[in-house]
Amino acid sequence: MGHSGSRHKPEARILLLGLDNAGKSTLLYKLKYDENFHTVPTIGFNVEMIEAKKNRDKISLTVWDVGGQAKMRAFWRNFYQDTAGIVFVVDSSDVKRLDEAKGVLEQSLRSEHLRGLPVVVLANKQDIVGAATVTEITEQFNLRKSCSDRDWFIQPCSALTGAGLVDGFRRMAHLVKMTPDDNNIKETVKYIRAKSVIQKK
Ligand code: G3D
Repeated sequence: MGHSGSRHKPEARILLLGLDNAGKSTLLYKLKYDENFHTVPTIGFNVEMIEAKKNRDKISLTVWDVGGQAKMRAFWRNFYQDTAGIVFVVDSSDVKRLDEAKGVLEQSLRSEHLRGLPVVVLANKQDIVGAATVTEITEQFNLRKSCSDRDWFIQPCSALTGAGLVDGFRRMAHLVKMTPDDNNIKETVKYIRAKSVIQKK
């Protein structure tokens, strides 16, 4: 994925969802330092901006992990409203929690703001022996049915090694529909700061 100069590229906001311990923070950290991605630093937010190609154009994907932040909950709706795609991270090695993860994904997909948006399921922790395969997760999550009204893809990956991450986000770049780029990351950060919802870490 790309290199510097992301300022004026169209931006698509990607919501990073998944149970606790699925690997969301590790993944964001990996995006930040993986040589395959160019990211733009942000302060105090669980968000990374990466460059990707959509057809022949360069676009920016801002990947937001809003999951764990209690102070953000009142603002989830705002995030949902402006979201272009969902990346749902699954701990494939935690077979006991797959049903719980399935429930959280289905609940998110029921949100009217996320209706019809593309989903990339990241079957994370594939480096762990005994992890559920994409075929097993596809079946257990019944993805063909729960995502029948949208584009979806399931990508095996390891946030620890980085394997599969580039492919997963390329796929997302391919699936997102771009909206006008007036609602960019800076405006959102400014808005949240103005509302004093988030304090710097
Ligand atoms: P979360 O942000 O979704 O809650 P984290 O999850 O990113 O904090 O990850 C939870 C734990 O899983 C961490 O271990 C992290 O290192 C591990 N992890 C994340 N992705 C992978 C992966 O692809 N493979 C392996 N083997 N481990 C992974 P700790 O021990 O720090 O709690």
